[in-house]
Amino acid sequence: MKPTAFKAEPFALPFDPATTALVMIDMQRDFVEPGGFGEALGNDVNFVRSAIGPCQKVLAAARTAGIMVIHTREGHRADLTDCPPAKLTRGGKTFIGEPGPMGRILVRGEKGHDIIPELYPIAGEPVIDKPGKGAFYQTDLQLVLQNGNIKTLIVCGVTTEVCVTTTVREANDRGFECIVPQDCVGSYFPEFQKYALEMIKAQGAIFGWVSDARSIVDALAA
Ligand code: C5J
Repeated sequence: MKPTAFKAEPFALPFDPATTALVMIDMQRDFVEPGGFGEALGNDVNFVRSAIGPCQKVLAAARTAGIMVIHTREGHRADLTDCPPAKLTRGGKTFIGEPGPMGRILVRGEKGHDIIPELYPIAGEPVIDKPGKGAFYQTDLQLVLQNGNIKTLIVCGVTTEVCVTTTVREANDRGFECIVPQDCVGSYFPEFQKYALEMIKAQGAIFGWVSDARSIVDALAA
């Protein structure tokens, strides 16, 4: 495949498929299905489920193009020793580690912690388990990307203003160029979705580029 460019805002982003990876952030039951962490916090998961279909299209295009595909999962050890006390009791309530309809909330190995079937990893796709919001924090993501000679990241997943943009900021500081397809990311808060995306591309792509599933699929197929 030849180097080409993604149609994007604030301007097109040239990329080389050989050095481009898709990073699918936290498309876990705990965030996008009823009964998980997102809903326990009082959110309506229907707001984030709209990202599933576009993510499926980009994931399929990435697999067909043969670019690296990486998945992340937010969650904690069963004994919660990797969960900061403040995170455990945010809002004065404890949800993480509590039993729920999909097992213990945000605990590794539980049903709710797993990636949704619609976007399930296939053999050879690294899955990065992260204890924090950013996918680089206390993980080997940077090592995986460096070893793969990756320079450009297509970042999809949930939630836009939390784990997606935290990861985009971390990646930007590490020298990666990030493009976020706006219909492939989801927030429980429509206004946060709008402004989080605007922040990425403001000031001449200060953190990265914003595009959409169709443009990513077209560019990967070109
Ligand atoms: C949150 C995430 N929202 N994956 N996590 O707590 O965005």
